Amino acid sequence: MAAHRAEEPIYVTRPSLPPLEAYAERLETAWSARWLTNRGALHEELEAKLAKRLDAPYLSLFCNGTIALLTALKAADIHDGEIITTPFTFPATVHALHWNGVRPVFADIDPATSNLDPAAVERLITPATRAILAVHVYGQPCDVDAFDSIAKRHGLVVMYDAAHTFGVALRGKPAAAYGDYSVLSFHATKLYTTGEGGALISQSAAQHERIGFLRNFGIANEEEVIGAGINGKMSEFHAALGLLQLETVDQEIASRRAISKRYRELLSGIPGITLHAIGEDVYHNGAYFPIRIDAGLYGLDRNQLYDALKPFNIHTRKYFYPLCSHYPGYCELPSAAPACLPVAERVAEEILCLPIFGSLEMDRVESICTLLRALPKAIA
Ligand code: T4K
Repeated sequence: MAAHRAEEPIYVTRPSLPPLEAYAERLETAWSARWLTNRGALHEELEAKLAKRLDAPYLSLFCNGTIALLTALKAADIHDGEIITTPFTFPATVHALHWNGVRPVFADIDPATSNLDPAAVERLITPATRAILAVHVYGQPCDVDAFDSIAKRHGLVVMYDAAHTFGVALRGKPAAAYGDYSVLSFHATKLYTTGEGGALISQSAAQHERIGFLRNFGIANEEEVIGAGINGKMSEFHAALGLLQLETVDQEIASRRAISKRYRELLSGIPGITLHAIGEDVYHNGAYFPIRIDAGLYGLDRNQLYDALKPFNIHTRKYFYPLCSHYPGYCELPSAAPACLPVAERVAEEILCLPIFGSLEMDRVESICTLLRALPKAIA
């Protein structure tokens, strides 16, 4: 086989970073004011700019997406009962429920998008159900209209884990702005990053005010604590990076979209490789490039392909395997039984996320695709 091992590891993602001098310059405000956290000037500037960019009625910055998720539940005053969610997600989504004393109820996913299936959700609603927590997996928006209508009919809160959606638009509106509460992650592995960071989008001034208190230990003022808050604040160091990233994120998204397009051209028609659907009304961000491997048709199973790419220094990831419904603490739940989640079980066995990030050269993309075509024959 003609393909060679890449000299440097090709990871599933890499953050795009500004010049270090630009970062130091951006920190000047914090240095001269000697103000490092607790709603500093950079924090306030970033919060306002992101709210505008994401068309968010209200947006609160957080130290990471997980704490933003925990806080969303507290803001909605949900600390018992059940929330229907997906097993096909990063652990943070489901752990946020557990940490708030809420029992996760797993519903199956849609095979085309890997997002929570609204019909499966509706079948699981009981008097104990408090909310739906859906994930816009890989940035592909959920069926927001269906969740909205289910929630209205049953009096439920709709929350979105929008960790992957920076820059995604559905029918022209930022995907992160849908739902009663919506949470973004700005982790180093996200296309828009503050190193660690996140945001919680809410829909009313009252929710926003409560979130502000909860993010700061529940402190309302020097003499009043309104409840059991947490330390969810973003520091000036993270906000400074976020401000710089805002200047380049559109270029990052454009590069990822071009890479995504090239992958689609080169991988279409390979028997046993299925690409994820992107809706026609969606402007996608290229956050991830997931493929599914049907071992019978492709000739290798997902794990064999993952292993076979490693000697070439290509480091793919199995996002999201194993399913959250397999973790200790959740696997005993009735809704976690594999027979209840046939689509999620299958997708988790077949999924593989290929490298995608703005600085990934096109010839690397092409050699990854050449390998994907050649490996089944080479190994057989
Ligand atoms: N909900 C969803 C749906 C999520 O996907 C996530 C996070 C959350 C909630 C929680 O949001 P946060 O609390 O994290 O804000 C990574 C991230 O740690 C995690 O944030 C992310 N999802 C998840 C999808 O991916 P790992 O365990 O794969 O990370 P790691 O360290 O193995 O990194 C993957 C690759 O990225 C590395 O092989 C190389 C590259 N990388 C990573 C880091 C940290 C870099 O190039 N530079 C870096 O600094 O979980």
